[in-house]
Amino acid sequence: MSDIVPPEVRPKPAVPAKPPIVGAPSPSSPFPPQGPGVGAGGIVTPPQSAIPVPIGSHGPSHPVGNSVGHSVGHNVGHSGGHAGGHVGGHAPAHSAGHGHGGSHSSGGGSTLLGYIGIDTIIEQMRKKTMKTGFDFNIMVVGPSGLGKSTLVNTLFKSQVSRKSAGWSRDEKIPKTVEIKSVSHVIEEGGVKMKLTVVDTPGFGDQINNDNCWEPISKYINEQFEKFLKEEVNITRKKRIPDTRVHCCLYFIPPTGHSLRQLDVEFMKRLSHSVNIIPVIAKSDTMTVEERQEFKQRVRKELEMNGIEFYPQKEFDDDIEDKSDNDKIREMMPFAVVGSDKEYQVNGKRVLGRKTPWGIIEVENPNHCEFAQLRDFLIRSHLQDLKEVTHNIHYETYRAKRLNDNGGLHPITSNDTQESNL
Ligand SMILES: Nc1nc2c(ncn2[C@@H]2O[C@H](COP(=O)(O)OP(=O)(O)OP(=O)(O)O)[C@@H](O)[C@H]2O)c(=O)[nH]1
Ligand SMILES: [Mg+2]
Repeated sequence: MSDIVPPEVRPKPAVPAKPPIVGAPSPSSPFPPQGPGVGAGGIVTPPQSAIPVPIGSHGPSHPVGNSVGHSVGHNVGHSGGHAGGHVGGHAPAHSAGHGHGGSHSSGGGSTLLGYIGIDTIIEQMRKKTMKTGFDFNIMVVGPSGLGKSTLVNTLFKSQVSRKSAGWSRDEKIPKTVEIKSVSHVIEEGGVKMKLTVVDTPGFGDQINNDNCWEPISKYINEQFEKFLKEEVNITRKKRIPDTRVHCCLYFIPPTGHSLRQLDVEFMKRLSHSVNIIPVIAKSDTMTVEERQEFKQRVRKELEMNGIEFYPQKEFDDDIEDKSDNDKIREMMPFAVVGSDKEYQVNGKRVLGRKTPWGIIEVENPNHCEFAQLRDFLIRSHLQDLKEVTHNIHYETYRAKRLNDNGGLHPITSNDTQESNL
């Protein structure tokens, strides 16, 4: 069952799409579009069985939303392409549908050999992802009462945390008093995502807030440790369940003033072990000007304090990546509004907050930046969040842990295994 809005009612992604990771032809490719087997040296007809099959009706062909999909995806059946393209299946999705993807390379270098079918790897990966699904784990952190639990529910429009906990729809979200993770399998376009939301109690309302980051930090490290233990087992699971936190939404109070020392301290400490995404909470409490000013100030303070939030500049892969991520960094922190209540606006059901002066629609980009945040998290950077977690944060933990060698045997560098990125 899908708790995510069907694609046809989705707004266009509001953030620039991240470039495809695996050799998908770029919109600005110098190669003209070619049919399968038309190489530079003449017509090379591939064996029928080797021609990449366009994605079927559920093929996740535009993983990062319409902006990329439309520019490169014209040969693909659009009706099918849209269906599953938004969640997961990032790279595979994209190029799999392009019959001409491989002919670029055969035109460039393998005229003599004819079509080999290297590009079918994308389709093979897509099929595997469809079968196995993937894990995605989000944590919400921040001072008490800022709408963390509400935003999580808004984000997936699925009442994820409540449904699984057996809460009724109209029940008020209770104060979170302990770290609680709730998992839910969401399926869309044939792709299964096991979403785990880790809700954390608010902090900062104690008289002494020293070390209030410790329980969070401990939780994050425990998940790394679990993964590491599975990895160093003599008989390892083919696919290790991934409970590592892929991103941590840090809620900044909408004070309009500066960041508080507590916020700075918290983000500074956590940014070395998790992808921090700062958001301005309850942004409906600010005017448009206040919001813009506050965003600017927060960005400046984050920089001044050396807080590395996601997407971290140092991990931009190339110039294209940098330029896309720069645009996102300039928009951050997203000023969000959360709600899990639906209202009728212009004949449509929308998630919103009812106030005496009207309904704040959480998915309307003119009202707040929730849509940008969701597009960024799910439609354009989900795979990257997982990769940075695995390659940077987990790797740092793993190296340190094995250096300290607390009873674990070191893993050699060629000790590889299937990763569930
Ligand atoms: N104005 C406004 N109120 C909100 C927003 N999001 C949530 N709220 C309200 O704020 C209150 C607290 O929301 P929660 O989601 O429980 O906040 P929390 O951060 O999880 O709180 P703790 O678990 O105590 O840390 C509720 O009354 C929500 O309806 C928002 O975007 N704007
Ligand atoms: Mg809560």
